[in-house]
Amino acid sequence: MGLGDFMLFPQLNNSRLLIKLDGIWDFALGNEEFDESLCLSPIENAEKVYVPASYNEQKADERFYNHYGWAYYQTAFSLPDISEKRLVLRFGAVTHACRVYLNGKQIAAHIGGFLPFETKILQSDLKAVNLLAVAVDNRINTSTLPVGNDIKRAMFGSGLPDFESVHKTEIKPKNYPNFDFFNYSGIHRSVWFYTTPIEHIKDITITTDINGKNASVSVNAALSHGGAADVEILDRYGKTVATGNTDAPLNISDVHLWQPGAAYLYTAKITYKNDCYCQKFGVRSVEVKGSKFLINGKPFYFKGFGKHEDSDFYGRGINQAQNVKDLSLMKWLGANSFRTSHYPYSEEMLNLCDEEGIVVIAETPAVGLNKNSYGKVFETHKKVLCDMIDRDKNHPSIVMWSLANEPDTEDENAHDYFMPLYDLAHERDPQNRPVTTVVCNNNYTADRTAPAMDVICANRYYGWYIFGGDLDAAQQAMTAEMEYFKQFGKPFMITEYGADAISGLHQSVPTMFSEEYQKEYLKCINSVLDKYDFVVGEHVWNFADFQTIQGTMRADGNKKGVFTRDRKPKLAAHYLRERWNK
Ligand code: BDP
Repeated sequence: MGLGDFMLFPQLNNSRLLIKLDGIWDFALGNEEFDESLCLSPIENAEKVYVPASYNEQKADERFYNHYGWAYYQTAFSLPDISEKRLVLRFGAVTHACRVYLNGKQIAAHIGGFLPFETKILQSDLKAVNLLAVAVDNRINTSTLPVGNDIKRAMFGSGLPDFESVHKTEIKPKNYPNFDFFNYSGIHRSVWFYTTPIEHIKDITITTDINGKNASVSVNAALSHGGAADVEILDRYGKTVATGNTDAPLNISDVHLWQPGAAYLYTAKITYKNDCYCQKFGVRSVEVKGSKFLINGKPFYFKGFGKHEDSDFYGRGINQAQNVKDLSLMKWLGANSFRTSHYPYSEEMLNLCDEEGIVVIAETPAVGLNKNSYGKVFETHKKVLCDMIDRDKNHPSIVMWSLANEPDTEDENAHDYFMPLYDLAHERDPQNRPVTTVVCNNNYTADRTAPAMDVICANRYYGWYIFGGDLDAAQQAMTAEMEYFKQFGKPFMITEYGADAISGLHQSVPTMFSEEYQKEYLKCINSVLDKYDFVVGEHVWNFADFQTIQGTMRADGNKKGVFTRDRKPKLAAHYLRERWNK
């Protein structure tokens, strides 16, 4: 169910109305059995939670934090008379699977926690006062993306003791993420109603070609009733710089390029009968040439981070004030980019990156893939890759697609699994951006997938998980790995390297978990990377401390942030600031 492929970001303008349903909703935790009755009529003794946000951290209640299975949301609403319009209900993201009911009737279902879905609402479905119910399932397993473990074992545990018979212990069913971030759940991004005229613009695809000082701009639109739409291109100040229609490319003379750190956005105003949509876009080129990554024909060096959508109380729920702050902190550091590890981020964040000139590597939610899941998730992986590219194709900030994070690419099936996805991403993307898979294999010489990508992207933890506390060994191992990857003649980027540092823990001799060690660790790895011309970037893991599953390796989450979870700089931040501002 749902509308399918077309997914313009909701917009309020003189032909479209926009109504947000964000706020306090009624809520109840369920269990593993889906209980439809909690979608049909008001929940008795409902709890109150805020939408959009994860439900896990909104209450001082262990049941919310560790919930496993279904949870139920409800809100009541009334709408003004819009009977002449086409009405659509849109969810930015519900994690991970959901069913949506309106006035006791199921109207949508969706699987996948990080991309939008929408459904058309009929006037006959509406009453004076309406009940909207959303049932959300947070279970993950070897067939889902991201991947969960089916077996009852803690993330970093070694053997599996026989709990039932030896230890006389029955373990409650739980989510065991095969990934290192908290399995936050709920309605994570905004819920909207929007209207369009019946004859409307369904989708817009913009591609640009730079010819010297000018650019040719093709605006393609999917239109509900065929024909062509008028196009007007406005500069940053709203001045018209080109007019035409969707049948032929338009020309911008003396074009302003979208540059990293110096964004310039144009607006394509598309008018189709009584409908109108303003799509922002940037003019820039992206290309891999030899061992260089070129933006607008110039070598680009990625300085930045792997991040998470993660904050106090909101969990993985959209937090736009924090997004603004994060990009500001990145600029303060002299960083220019980040990866949406390990799932597609909100459209609001990508819009902000477009405006702020921050470069983005966009990643699918394929994290935790191992040989147990290859056979099971391929179709889901294809779908989520296409959906992500369809949603995000027009963002100038996005310069590369990442198919997955740290799949088991030593496995002999990995190459055959990933190459069709690599081809698919290239075919699907109207801008044909470079494509990568982010790898981390101890036996990297067995990996045939990474070298087959446009950019070799590797995560490396020498000096932490391997040779922990021994930066001398780390330096040698990193050098050996770089010598190996040099032979492919492709750009190489370190997409993760990092060390946990407990904020406030200081040592005169840098030892693990101290702020000093984190800084020395980064310096050490950088000293190796700096020797190689084919290195096109360094993304430190992580921008900020973030929440994970509990375990012996995690003291209140992952502390590899160069900022704390509340965005206070550690020593390493000052080091990077000096390095990146040079
Ligand atoms: C990497 C993963 C990342 C983890 C990180 C770590 O890609 O998600 O958070 O390790 O352990 O392997 O800190």
